[in-house]
Amino acid sequence: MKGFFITFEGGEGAGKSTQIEKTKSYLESKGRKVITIREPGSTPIAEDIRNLLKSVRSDDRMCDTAELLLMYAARAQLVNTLIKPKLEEGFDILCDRHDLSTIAYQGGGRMMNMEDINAIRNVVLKSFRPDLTVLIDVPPKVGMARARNRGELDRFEISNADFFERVDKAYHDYAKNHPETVAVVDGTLSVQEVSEQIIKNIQERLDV
Ligand code: T5A
Repeated sequence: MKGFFITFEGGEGAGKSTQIEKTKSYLESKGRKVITIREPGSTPIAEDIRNLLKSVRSDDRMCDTAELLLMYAARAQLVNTLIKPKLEEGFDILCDRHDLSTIAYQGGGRMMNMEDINAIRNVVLKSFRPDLTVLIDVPPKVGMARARNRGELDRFEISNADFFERVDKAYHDYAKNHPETVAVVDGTLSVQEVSEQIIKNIQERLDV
């Protein structure tokens, strides 16, 4: 039996990592085999690309096109060498960010041309899509305050407030247009309450 591919999305500090662990526990309690991963990253090559993408460096400025292509290079490596084979083996995969992050951050935040993004997306993913995307909805200010509390900020987190407002809007626009595959949960509630909303959506939408 093929596993479920569930992705977790949201702005900085939305609580994705926290909720992935809780969702994993729930699915395992139902006897399912679960793998948790993150994007960009989760294979040795993709983790190298992640380091390139996240590091703030003074000797060179990454241009938006390089950023977009590196995101998709990491995604191609992860989808082809890990996600697809493990789904076929029957594992459920919980992924911290996936393609919707590119639509939100590079499309919304960086204001890159969506036709160009879709063209690359088509080369890398073709029709491959998550079974369910959980969008953890947290106002950018709340999420950034949580991220700042954790200490040093990466190359994305140092972006200005307008950038994160555009990311947030792109997430909401996408969710509004794809209600059948995107479940929006209120990330300002307690960790336990957010988890309950996510599990309810999984129960209603997937055969778990
Ligand atoms: N990116 C990524 C793109 O631009 N394009 C792409 O295509 C992709 C895939 C990845 C960066 O790359 C960009 C987006 C990102 O900027 P990352 O380190 O993976 O970088 O960044 P995030 O995914 O944002 O990870 P974070 O760790 O910042 O956020 P999480 O995982 O959403 O949040 P989490 O669970 O670590 O929680 C953050 C803090 O909040 C607390 C936690 O205890 C923690 O301290 N918290 C709560 N507090 C109160 N109430 C709750 N309900 C809480 N839930 C968690």
